[in-house]
Amino acid sequence: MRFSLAVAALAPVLSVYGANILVQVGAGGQLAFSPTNITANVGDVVAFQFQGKNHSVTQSTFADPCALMTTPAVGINSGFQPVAANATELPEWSFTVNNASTPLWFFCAQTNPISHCGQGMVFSVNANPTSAKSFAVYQAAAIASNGAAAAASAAGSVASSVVSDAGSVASAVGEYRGVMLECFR
Ligand SMILES: *[C@@H]1O[C@H](CO)[C@@H](O)[C@H](O)[C@H]1NC(C)=O
Ligand SMILES: *[C@@H]1O[C@H](CO)[C@@H](O)[C@H](O)[C@H]1NC(C)=O
Ligand SMILES: *[C@@H]1O[C@H](CO)[C@@H](O)[C@H](O)[C@H]1NC(C)=O
Ligand SMILES: *[C@@H]1O[C@H](CO)[C@@H](O)[C@H](O)[C@H]1NC(C)=O
Ligand SMILES: [Cu+2]
Repeated sequence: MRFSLAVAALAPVLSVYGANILVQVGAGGQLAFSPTNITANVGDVVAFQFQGKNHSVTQSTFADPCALMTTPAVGINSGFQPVAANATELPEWSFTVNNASTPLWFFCAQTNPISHCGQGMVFSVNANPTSAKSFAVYQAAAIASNGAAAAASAAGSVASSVVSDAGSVASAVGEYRGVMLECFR
């Protein structure tokens, strides 16, 4: 996967250049991704627009919904993206799907004051709704775990990337920020 971080003006919702799937993060103050699950083709850019609070898009495994994936590679991670109540620009982060046969699992790693993952704030790409590894099963496992145990390690991992991501946001207002990194998948 390629992924990038950008900041967009508030007004245009679909504002990541080249993006063809937009996911709203925390729209309406809800602890939710919207849509919750998508199907995507190879080459599709999945762009996340952070609409409030202080959320993240953090990759997990299916088996451990509220923890940053560590194998077979460290998961991709937007880091926390705080949005002030009076913000006039919203942070965006995106990645490009490079294998449509591999489901991708994501959660919000925020645990303050409660685990967003434990509230069901999870997201999937190309999960098969009729398989044992469906989005519904993944979300139910996240809620059942209440974000426990695993959340601590995820928060620790995310915290280290917040620093650089926040810096990127601050210095990239209103323009596309070309933070393009290869994901080892
Ligand atoms: C966002 O959340 C993280 C994790 O809880 C926290 O470390 C950070 O200080 C928060 N940022 C803001 C601006 O509230
Ligand atoms: C948002 O509010 C904070 C706290 O009141 C203030 O420091 C900041 O300048 C405001 N930002 C904008 C863009 O109005
Ligand atoms: C895509 O993912 C599938 C399922 O995980 C895997 O079998 C296949 O080798 C992957 N293809 C590439 C090109 O990595
Ligand atoms: C997956 O997303 C679709 C489209 O937004 C939605 O209709 C469906 O209910 C979602 N599946 C689950 C299990 O939430
Ligand atoms: Cu969240």
